[in-house]
Amino acid sequence: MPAPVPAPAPADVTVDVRLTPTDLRAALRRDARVGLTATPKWMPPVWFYDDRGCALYDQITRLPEYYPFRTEQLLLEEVAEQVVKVAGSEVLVELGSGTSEKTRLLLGAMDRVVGVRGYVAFDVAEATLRSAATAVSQDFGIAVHAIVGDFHEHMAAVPDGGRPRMVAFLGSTIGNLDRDQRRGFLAELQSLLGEDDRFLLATDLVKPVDRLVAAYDDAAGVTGEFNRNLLHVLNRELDADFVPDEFEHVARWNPEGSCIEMRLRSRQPATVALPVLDLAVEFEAGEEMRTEISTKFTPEQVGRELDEAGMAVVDTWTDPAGDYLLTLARPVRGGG
Ligand code: SAH
Ligand code: AVI
Repeated sequence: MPAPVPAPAPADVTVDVRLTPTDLRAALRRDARVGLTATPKWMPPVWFYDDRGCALYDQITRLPEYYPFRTEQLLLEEVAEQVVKVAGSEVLVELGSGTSEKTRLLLGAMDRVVGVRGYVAFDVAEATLRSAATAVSQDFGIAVHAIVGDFHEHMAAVPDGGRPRMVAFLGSTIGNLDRDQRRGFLAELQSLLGEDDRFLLATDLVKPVDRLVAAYDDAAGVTGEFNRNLLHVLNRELDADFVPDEFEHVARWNPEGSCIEMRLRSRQPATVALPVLDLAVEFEAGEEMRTEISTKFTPEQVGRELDEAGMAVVDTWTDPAGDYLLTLARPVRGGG
């Protein structure tokens, strides 16, 4: 997302910008034209994450209802050393790294067990990425390579450091990809892994619907603000005239897709102008636009999707309640 002029990176931080603010604006125009003229309307979740969206996600992670972040953090506190021992990696690569908060548990464990040689952080949110990279470099005394990019398009920018790498995809962010996107993402990732590289995948597991819905429709309304942030981004970047408060936050379980769907429902009939696209978009009263899916997995499904992509499960770890799963996988040559 467009960021204020960034402060120069410290010596041990390199920043590789594969997605400039101009590229991002072009991609947003493309997505808005496709998604807002489709029936039903939809937008990809990547557009939540401008600076305000990142800050709202950070607030979500502290909400009592939002168990995934806390559960993953507690699980990593428990098993990070085991994960690192089994993986034997010296470099950590993280996709969708955000503030790199839980990453610190993996880096600390690597430091103790094998010695950490470097950290590659990859995210679309430039300002958040830059400040996380600087903080990690200073706190761990390691070189950090930050890549501003879209993991659907720029994964090949991840450097091959010549040492065994562990590519981590935390937060159950893979759940925000639909089945086809997951297929493409996992296949591309597999093709980038060397024989000694490992993939650490975090996934949220299926559980009773009331808990799932509460996690995405919190009492304080933070998730609603996060959802409506998309409209603020469209207003700012495309000069659109959405009235965000006229759109109600909806979080609903979709049993066929095994996912929570977040939607924005127009309270009234509305015509929204997007002059940059020379487009006017009509909403009927009660019309919903899908803004995110958050897939909930079974361990078998995770294993199947990895297998289809040419990866074999090396080990798995779950929390005592069985809410969350960490899977370590290795590439199987000739697979995928
Ligand atoms: N890994 C962190 C953050 C998860 S929030 C955690 O576990 O808490 C999802 C992160 O993925 C955000 O930082 C967002 O900016 C990033 N993200 C979302 N879509 C992306 C994309 N297409 N390419 C790169 N980063 C993306
Ligand atoms: C980043 N991602 C895994 C979060 C999730 O749970 O799907 C984003 C989020 N959406 C609403 N609350 C949190």
